[in-house]
Amino acid sequence: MPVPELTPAEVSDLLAAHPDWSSARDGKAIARTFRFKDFSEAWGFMSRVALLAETQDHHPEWFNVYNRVEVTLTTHDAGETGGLSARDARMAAAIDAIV
Ligand code: H2B
Repeated sequence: MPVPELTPAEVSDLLAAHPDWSSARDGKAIARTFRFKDFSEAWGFMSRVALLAETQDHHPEWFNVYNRVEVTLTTHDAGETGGLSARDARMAAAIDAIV
């Protein structure tokens, strides 16, 4: 089921509203790196995000090494090969609210 991609203006608004996130993958994604005290804190964060992802049916791409978690948000069902949608904006807001 295709999902509408954000317009360039909507992407600008998204990045302005969430300044800790950066454009990634030629504008098809946004990314943010989180650093925690240790692995336990990082894993706790990932567990909370996992529950959000299930609630929103929207799942992050991420990479974890010890206390660092790199999160990329994109919508696989948007555009030809993935892009940004309102689902990414909602997930970024939800993640920002729990850190
Ligand atoms: N997560 C992300 N990041 N993009 C999607 O397009 C997506 C998803 N689609 N989680 C959902 C699941 C879809 O596959 C199910 C069938 O709703």
